[in-house]
Amino acid sequence: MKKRIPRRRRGTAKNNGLGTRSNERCLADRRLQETNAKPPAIGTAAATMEATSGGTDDHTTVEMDVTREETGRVVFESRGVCRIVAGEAAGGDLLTAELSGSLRHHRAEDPPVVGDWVTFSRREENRATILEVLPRRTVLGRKAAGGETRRQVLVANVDVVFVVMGLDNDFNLRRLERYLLMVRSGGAEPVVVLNKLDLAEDLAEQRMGSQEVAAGLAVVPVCALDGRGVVALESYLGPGVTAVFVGSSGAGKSTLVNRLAGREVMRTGAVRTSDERGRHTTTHRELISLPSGGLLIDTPGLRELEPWIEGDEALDQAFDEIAELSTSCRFRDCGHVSEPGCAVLEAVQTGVLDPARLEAFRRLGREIAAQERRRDEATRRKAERRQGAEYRRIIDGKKLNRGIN
Ligand SMILES: Nc1nc2c(ncn2[C@@H]2O[C@H](COP(=O)(O)OP(=O)(O)OP(=O)(O)O)[C@@H](O)[C@H]2O)c(=O)[nH]1
Ligand SMILES: [Mg+2]
Ligand SMILES: [Zn+2]
Repeated sequence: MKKRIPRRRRGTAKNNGLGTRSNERCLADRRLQETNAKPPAIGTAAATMEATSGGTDDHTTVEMDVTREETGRVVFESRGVCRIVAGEAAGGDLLTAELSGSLRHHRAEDPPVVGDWVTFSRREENRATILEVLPRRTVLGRKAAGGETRRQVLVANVDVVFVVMGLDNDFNLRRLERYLLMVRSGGAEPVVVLNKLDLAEDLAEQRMGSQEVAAGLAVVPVCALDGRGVVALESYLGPGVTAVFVGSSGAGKSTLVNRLAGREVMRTGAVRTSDERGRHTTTHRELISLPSGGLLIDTPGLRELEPWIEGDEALDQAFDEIAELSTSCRFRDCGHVSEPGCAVLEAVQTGVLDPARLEAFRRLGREIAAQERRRDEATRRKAERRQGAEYRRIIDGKKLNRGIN
């Protein structure tokens, strides 16, 4: 069948409630909870196509258009394999999806991730082709691992990010700082989760340190093993809220997910006794729907974490006490290194500000600046390559014309 079939545009997707952001959340999440609902008649759709393929043009177009383009959400992604939950009103079935050729080409460096809303078309039963990734409301991204100068989005459209840190050997305020910076620059709300209460050596001190770094964010101590404090996390997970767990391997993300889900949905793994580090038990990202109506994404512990930040806003937010102090510095562009009248240095001297905080602020500031320079450089090289190709085309064109004349 070679007839051209009009594609349903995104406008149609809007009509089914996914176009607006506020609607997006409740509808989509309600749909995800419908995973147990009766799957739509995929077989019927295929049968319809077949039955009408020999019919009139109009008939074919109308019948096929109904099943042409649907909306869904990516709930699983591992090494290029995606699973989506169909978001059409009658749907909710789980489909294994691959990218359309054009998407694979255009979004090679920014493929769909868990939490993404996508449009797709069905192929055979339980299989789909993703056609388009809808605009993301929030992202969680880091600088791609290795030497590349680009952002790698880890998950999309999350409302809350639980940054999990163990109160055992995992406890590290400088790492927490980086995580919070990464979350803040993506638009979601970070919540600090201090896990392994049972192993805390100095809870009061660790809590205070975290609160300083969290600069106004919630800090929730919990014990995933016995469930202490976990109810405080539940309060963030109302119907329609998507939350994600991040943190180092072995911090207890999957154990927390299992506790909140009330059953074992994720495998967990003991930390190594030698250095108390995790074994990278979770290797994929997966979205799990909770009985409460909330949605949780478990993620693998990240080995390399260089936050991806655009603009300085996230840095100022993450270090808001420094941003606040610097409004009293004598110079507006004070670097807080040795300038006279520097309110930040004065705060360090009088013991109001932890020197480690200032050091972290400076280090991250330098990293961001270096990242921006590399990004500008990459953009410049890309533009040069494009221009070079353009010149070659013009020169080749001239040669060709000369040949013809
Ligand atoms: N003592 C104690 N152990 C815990 C607690 N929470 C989790 N654990 C243990 O820590 C180990 C690692 O837990 P996981 O949930 O697999 O850690 P993860 O963060 O998912 O790790 P990755 O999947 O590797 O990123 C397991 O042996 C858990 O039983 C806790 O509150 N207290
Ligand atoms: Mg895990
Ligand atoms: Zn200053």
